[in-house]
Amino acid sequence: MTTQSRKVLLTGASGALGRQITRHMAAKGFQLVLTDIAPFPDEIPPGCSFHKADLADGMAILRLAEGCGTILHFGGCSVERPFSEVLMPNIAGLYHIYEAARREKARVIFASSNHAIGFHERSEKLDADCQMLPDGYYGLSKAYGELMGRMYWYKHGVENVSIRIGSSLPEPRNERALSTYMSFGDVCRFCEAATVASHVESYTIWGASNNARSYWGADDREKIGWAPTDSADGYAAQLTGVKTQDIATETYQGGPYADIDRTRTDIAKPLFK
Ligand code: 15L
Repeated sequence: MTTQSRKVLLTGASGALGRQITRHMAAKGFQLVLTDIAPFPDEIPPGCSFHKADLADGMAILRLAEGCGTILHFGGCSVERPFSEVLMPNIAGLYHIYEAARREKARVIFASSNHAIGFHERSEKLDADCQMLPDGYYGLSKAYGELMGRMYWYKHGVENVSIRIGSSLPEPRNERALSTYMSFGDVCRFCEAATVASHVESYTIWGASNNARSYWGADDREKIGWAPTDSADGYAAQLTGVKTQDIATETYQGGPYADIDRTRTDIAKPLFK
């Protein structure tokens, strides 16, 4: 069986994005193995199953991945937290996911985040191969996940696509989101395209809708035949000027995450241009 015709393991299934992806992928006929540490709040689609599991439990992840051709990895800590809380789900958890993928010869689709590059300034237009510049422990775990994908591709041939998601919400809420917004529909269509793509190596793609004010440029999207179809542009009139009073939040692409636990009082000189 090909990667595309085998079962799909979805971690983080009970989260905001996981629930959307579940609905979309099930409607497209994929047989899903759903997992999360929290109970699944919706009806489980026909032909799918849900299994409560902790990403820190490597044996559980290996068992769940059995027979799967794709792992959509949307689980783990999804906001900035102290290092001790990020460590097991996001660092050890990624290792468990990649080891399971290696054993099953499965493809990994990894929900990375703009916080892997969050200390780049908003005035910069970045390509996906830009310098990583995480804005906290959460962003650092996403940078680690992207690099883990690189390493597993070169060392073990594990196919992977990291999507560096901006702000995926029901709708954009502030001026920054006019640049970073990614609609739920675009996330779901991305997951489908990355799952069915016939050839994947180790790719990085910006996770944003088709926003005129995007901070982000070239990436690997054409290689999987995906392009966003939604846009934040229709919110520009109502959100332009909706800012915070905080200088770091307004300077950096990572927005408020750049300010969490920050002890510097000045703005750092840009390291990369
Ligand atoms: C993320 O990575 C978070 O998961 C989400 O809660 C938002 O904060 C988002 O980034 C963002 O940067 O807007």
